[in-house]
Amino acid sequence: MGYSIAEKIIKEHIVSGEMIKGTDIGLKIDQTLTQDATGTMAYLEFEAMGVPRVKTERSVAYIDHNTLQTGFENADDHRFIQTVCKKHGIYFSRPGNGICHQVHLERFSKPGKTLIGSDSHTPTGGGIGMLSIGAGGLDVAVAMGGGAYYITMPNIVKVELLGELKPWVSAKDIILKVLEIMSVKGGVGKIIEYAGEGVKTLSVPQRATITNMGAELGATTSIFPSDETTREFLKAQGREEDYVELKADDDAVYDEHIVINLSELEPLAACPHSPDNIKPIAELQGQKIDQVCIGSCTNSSYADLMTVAHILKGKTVHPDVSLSIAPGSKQVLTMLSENGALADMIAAGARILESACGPCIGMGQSPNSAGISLRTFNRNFLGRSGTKDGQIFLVSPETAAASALSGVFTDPTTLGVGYKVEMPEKFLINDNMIIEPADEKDMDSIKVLRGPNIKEFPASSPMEDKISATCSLKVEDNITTDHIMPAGAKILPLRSNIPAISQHCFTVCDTEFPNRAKTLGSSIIVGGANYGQGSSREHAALAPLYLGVKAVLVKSFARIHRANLINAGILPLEFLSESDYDKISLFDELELPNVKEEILNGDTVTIVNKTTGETITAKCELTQRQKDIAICGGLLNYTKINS
Ligand code: MIC
Ligand code: SF4
Repeated sequence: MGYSIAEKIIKEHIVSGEMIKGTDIGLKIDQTLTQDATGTMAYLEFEAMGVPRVKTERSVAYIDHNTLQTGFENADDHRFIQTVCKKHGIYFSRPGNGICHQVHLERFSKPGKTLIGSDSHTPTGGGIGMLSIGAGGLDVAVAMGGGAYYITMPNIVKVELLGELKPWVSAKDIILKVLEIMSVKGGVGKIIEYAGEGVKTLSVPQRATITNMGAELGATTSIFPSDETTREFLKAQGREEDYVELKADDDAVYDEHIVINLSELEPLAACPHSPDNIKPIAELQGQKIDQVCIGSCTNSSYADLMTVAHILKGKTVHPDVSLSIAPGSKQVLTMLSENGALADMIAAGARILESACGPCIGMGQSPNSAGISLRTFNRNFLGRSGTKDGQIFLVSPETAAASALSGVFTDPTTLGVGYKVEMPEKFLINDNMIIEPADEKDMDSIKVLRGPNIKEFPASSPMEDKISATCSLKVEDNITTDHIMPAGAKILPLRSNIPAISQHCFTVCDTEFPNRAKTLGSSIIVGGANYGQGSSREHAALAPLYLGVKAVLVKSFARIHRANLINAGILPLEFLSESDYDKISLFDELELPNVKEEILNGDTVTIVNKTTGETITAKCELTQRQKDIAICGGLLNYTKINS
């Protein structure tokens, strides 16, 4: 039996377990990346592990999220990360150099290698044939220290692309189609592998748009073959030597097979408030809009922005629309400025933002009251834009630019003759914003600079024999990490201060939660299906930990968040029978009388609802390693004990 691309990379990197679907495997990690909003925690954790130098082939820290410096906090955090990097062997991408995933694709990604990143959109690297997975900061810290990264051996889904996109239809429309087919839960426990004749028609950045937003499927990752197009891209980035060919064996076996005919696709939008709420633009055509934002790690490549500039050239943004554009990297921005495309955007009235995440994470550009905002981003969760009533639609750069001019939803296929950007033979390469780490012999002389906002992460204690806790919150299905630990300009600067940020935990759903949980002392959160979808932020586990949450009991979990809970020492419990969800209410007194023994010896936990007198059973399916982590009270304690 042959292997798929993902299986080939896994086979080369497996250091524990066997490639049996559904079982735990440990992978050797070649590269890591962090961004600043998760990075401070990851580096505090790395320091706590006491490993002097990173043991990966390449580790890079990016500053791209917290770039709106309204106080000392973000700038202090940047300095902390910069000095940690210098000391411990990590490359540092300075603010202004661009969004982590875009820059990593351009400058460091390698087909056939493994990458984990403390950001859920790390699968962007799948566009170049790299096995790239989003993880919590602590997992990244462990990988930097040379430890393996553990995942459940996923099922492999083959998405076969046939034909070729019609003019003005975009890679974004392909992934929106996949989201329509599979939903935001459809990728959990799976790797999405692209194949078929249509692959050849897509450039590396287009492929990266698709693998990037595969995060919204809940997938472990997504991956494309590495072929002649990949070689050309690497050559144009001055890195042809990093090329290796990667393709699936003809007799590879897949768990699912989806076929998409590219020539039949039309421009699509993900409507509020979920990336899988898909409608054709033609159906929305003519509706008035208020704002357009172009950028983010999904759609801010050179080709994307050249297309936008072409559409805007010689025209003016509609008077009722605010258009902002954030090019994905310094490389993209410099090339646009040198070839005149930037001038075309500015002349049309675009508000040019720095190369960073910006509005995608609510760092500015929040829409007006109940404003309709078209964004080329990947997430439109409630409140993420910075306003609760903003109506966010996720669209392609083509749809975004056409609509910015007309002031209404506009199907770009109505623009007439198509436009195809030629990929440059040579990208403009200037790595002067990437700081190399100091030599190992000099590391002792480097002082790590810490600002007053940097607080220790919360301590967790080893598991007790029994847990007595009150239900401090009950929430519904599809709770995102943006509900659990909101981002945005006000809250993000507190990412290195768990006591302070925990005051915002779940406030999107219930403003009383932080104080209530603190007062209760020891509590349990109850939730629905796909709990914790979205971001990799481990703050969505660390803040509840700080507030005294001992377990989270839900219908089902999203992958990264479940791993983060285990790493933090919080028990992830799932209802054995979904109807048991109705048997617990807010403030019910719960007892897990035998929890430690049950975890050690099996995969269910008994929960007695002392308020109603009922007893229910919850699943807690942990591997032996996860059980050991849970008993120690989290991965950091476990790593200290075992190293
Ligand atoms: C996001 O897109 O939600 C983020 C912000 O990039 C997060 C990371 C974070 O919360 O810092 C992610 O995707 O993991
Ligand atoms: Fe940044 Fe948005 Fe990409 Fe997250 S999704 S890394 S916030 S650009």
